[in-house]
Amino acid sequence: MNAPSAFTRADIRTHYQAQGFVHLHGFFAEPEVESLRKSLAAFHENWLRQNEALYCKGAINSAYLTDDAAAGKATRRQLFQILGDSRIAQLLEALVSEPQAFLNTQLFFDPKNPAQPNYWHRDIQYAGLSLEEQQAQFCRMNMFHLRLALRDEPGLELMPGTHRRWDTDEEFAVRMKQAGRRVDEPLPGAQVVPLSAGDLLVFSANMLHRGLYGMGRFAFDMLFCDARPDLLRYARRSCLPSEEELAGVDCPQLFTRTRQVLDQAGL
Ligand SMILES: O=C(O)CCC(=O)C(=O)O
Repeated sequence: MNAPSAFTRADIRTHYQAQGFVHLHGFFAEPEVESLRKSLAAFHENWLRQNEALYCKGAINSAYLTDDAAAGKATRRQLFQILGDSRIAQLLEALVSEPQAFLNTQLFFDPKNPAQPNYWHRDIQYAGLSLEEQQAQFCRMNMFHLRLALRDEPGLELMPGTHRRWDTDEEFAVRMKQAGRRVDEPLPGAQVVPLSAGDLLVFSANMLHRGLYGMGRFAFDMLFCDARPDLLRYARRSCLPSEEELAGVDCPQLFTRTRQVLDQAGL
């Protein structure tokens, strides 16, 4: 991985398995970050114009950035090159043995209202599964957020180890707003991970976590998951690269796996 992160490949797996996340300092160099920041600032300005109502209602992210109707051709190409960069593919291989496939992208920014509270959650709680199914499945799948900070930001607050264990009673009450608890209350044992521009934070989408707002944050999240139809049903074909776009990508298999799964499952 890039120089300032002292992690070896073996360290990455060990740290991820124990904690559910890995913070890689300076994963992308400033010229790469600067170029992406510029492209995505233009994308975001356009998104804000088209989604003003959503932003006013509290949106903190946009998604499907690689959709063929979302960004211009050059930006789309740039995003595919980053998503399919060999450093990303090597990182995913270091994390887990199961082959990973491209799922989606998101751009995280601050809410319009600086006082808007954040919220503890596990991504799986939004998948339309019963609580029993969530509990049975959350630790039997890999779904990763790879957050690339494009500016310095407060980062995320993560509950170490919760990619492998279910909530304590207190965590559950807070996350589900039960027993008079608020979803943005502090929880014991949580770890704050502030990020500098160029850092990459890999974390399990299914661990207990919340975003920290402020500092004009601007972060590009790349989502990858096991090559399984139940997870990739959220992937959009329109967000995958064409044959021609794929030709400029280091590791096309991150995308071709997605396409294969969608084809095989008739999705
Ligand atoms: O940064 C945020 O506001 C939330 C991020 C998050 O929850 C996620 O990526 O699943």
